[in-house]
Amino acid sequence: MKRREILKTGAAGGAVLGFPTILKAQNAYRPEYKMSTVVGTALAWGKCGENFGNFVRERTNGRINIKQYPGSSLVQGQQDREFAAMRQGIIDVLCGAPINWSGTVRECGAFALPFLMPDHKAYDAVVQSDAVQKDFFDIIRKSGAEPLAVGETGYRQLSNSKRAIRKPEDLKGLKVRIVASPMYQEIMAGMGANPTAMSWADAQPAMASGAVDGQENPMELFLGLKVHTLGQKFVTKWNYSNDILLIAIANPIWQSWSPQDQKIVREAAIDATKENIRQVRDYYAKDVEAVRALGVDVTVPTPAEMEQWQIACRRPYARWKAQINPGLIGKFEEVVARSRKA
Ligand code: X2X
Repeated sequence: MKRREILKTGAAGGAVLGFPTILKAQNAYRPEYKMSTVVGTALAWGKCGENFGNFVRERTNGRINIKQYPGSSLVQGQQDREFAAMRQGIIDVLCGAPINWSGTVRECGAFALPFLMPDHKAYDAVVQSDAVQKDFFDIIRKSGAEPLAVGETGYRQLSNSKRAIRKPEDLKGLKVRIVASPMYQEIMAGMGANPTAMSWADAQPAMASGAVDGQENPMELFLGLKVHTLGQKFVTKWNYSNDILLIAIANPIWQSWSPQDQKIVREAAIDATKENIRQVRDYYAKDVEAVRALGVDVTVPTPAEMEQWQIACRRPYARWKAQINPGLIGKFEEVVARSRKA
């Protein structure tokens, strides 16, 4: 009897001791969570991060305070290190273009495949599909972060300081800055350009000094960051690639928040990305006129010219589909094909 009582007390004692520890772990919210964005709030991408942080702060009554670090400053501007840094605990919140994470998680390169999503109808169909919301999200989860919502970084257009680019051959010998992605490297090299991978921070002085002739980025960025002042006089609206904008939280941080707060944070991300998509598409609808108004020569390819670009990208597309994840990309392709019939 006595022994049993001692055991019981021991167990209860343990529980009493253990209880506050568990409570403490659940309530261990940090005073600040660090969010990395490559660009600042002058662009829809950075604005999305800012809105997300504000929505979360307001709706949790300040329990969750997300601080934005633009210019990928948490990784000294090396945007391709973001995902790895998130895994190391240097970044808590990602609000970024997965192409920058493709060296860490290969599926993150999938959305940037050339001409995968040729228009916004295809884009929306892919983003809303199970292939993204279940398959891709699961890959992100297993890689270390909870994915919350998907926005849009925008269709990437070519710009350069030398000449109007109408067809793949026009790219011959052009020094083009690209993000650190061997896929982009192959696409550009395949068309005869001379691609150089560098961070966005390094790209701006490289354009200003003429170390590179061109680059590719959404026209919203071209306008917002006044890329024409870096000597970029020609733009081609070829819509070859449109990366998503993904908001995700490092798994240990996500797990430290209560289910109620998780729900609030997810809804905040959904609202922020909805507003982001609206902004990106507002710009997209008027970007040709807006960039022309700066005195920049904008080429809008004809359907026949568009076909030439697509043909020129077929081989790198096939190679990178095979390398990234043919099953997943096959699903994206089916969704796009269905969206064309609908
Ligand atoms: O560096 C770029 O080109 C940017 C800002 O678009 C990305 O981070 C993919």
